[in-house]
Amino acid sequence: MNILSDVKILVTGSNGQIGTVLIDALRDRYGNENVVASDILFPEDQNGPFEILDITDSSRLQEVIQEHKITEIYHLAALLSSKGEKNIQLTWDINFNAYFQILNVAVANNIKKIFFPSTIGVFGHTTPKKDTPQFTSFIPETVYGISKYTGELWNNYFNKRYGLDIRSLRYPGVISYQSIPVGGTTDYAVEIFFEAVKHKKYECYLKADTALPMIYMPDAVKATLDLMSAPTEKVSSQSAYNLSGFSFTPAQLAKEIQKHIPDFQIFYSPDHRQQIAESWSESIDDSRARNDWSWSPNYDMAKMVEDMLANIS
Ligand code: AKB
Repeated sequence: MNILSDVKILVTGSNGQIGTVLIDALRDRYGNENVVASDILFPEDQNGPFEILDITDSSRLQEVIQEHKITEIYHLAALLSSKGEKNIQLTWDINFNAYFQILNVAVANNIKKIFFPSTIGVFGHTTPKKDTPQFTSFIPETVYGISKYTGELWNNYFNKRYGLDIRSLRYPGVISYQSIPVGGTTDYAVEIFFEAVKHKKYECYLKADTALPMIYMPDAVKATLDLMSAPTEKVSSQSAYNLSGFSFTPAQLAKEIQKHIPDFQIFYSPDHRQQIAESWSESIDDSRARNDWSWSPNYDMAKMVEDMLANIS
């Protein structure tokens, strides 16, 4: 596809759960040649430019930005909540130190806009659990949450000090069929579908009544593209926006799957991820995103389950 565009995008961590889908959406919008994917390994297939990029290597980052005349960065590379606890130094280096370098390289190279994925992991036990507001108490319990909340604070700083246009969403658990996420606490909400279709049973690592906010991938991509293309005057938060599609517990999700696969069974065997999940919100108030740039999800839980099963089957 050959679309005339002034925008040249670099996506870091493009092989991950969100990257694999977002890359296609960005290429549809801006043209294949205008979206440079990057990660530490070559992906199986790719219909546009791809660069090997370890985001802790800032000189390589600078090289890629200059070579492709990059104007916007979508910085998706990160270690998630559960995996992050296994190596806190590496998680801090990837999730925060590398991001800080990106911000500095962005200023030095006149980058116009940055997308930074934040997370519900920035919330902690002191945060109100239900309808968590945009501005609230932030004492995250994981290195993932600490690194992402620090990123949010720096977003605000770089915007005020250097005028860098940074846009960010606090993603809830993202559900998709294109790939299985690795290292998160909300991963069960994807794994369950593959196990339901293949084996008609699933052993869940969270307790039956653990409610968490979630979103279906098409809505997560829509929110990302809408926020990134919103006129500046509509963006009142340069640190991060609350975002949500719906909330459910493992038991509620299993019940919805049973409407399609009646003999599906779920078992519960909570592990260390239970503690992480309990420190997060059960539901999110995303009214600021709704008011500022007209955010509204297309999928509720029932519609998401139907679509997931249709695609996986
Ligand atoms: C995780 O579970 O770590 C992520 C997240 C909610 O940010 N999916």
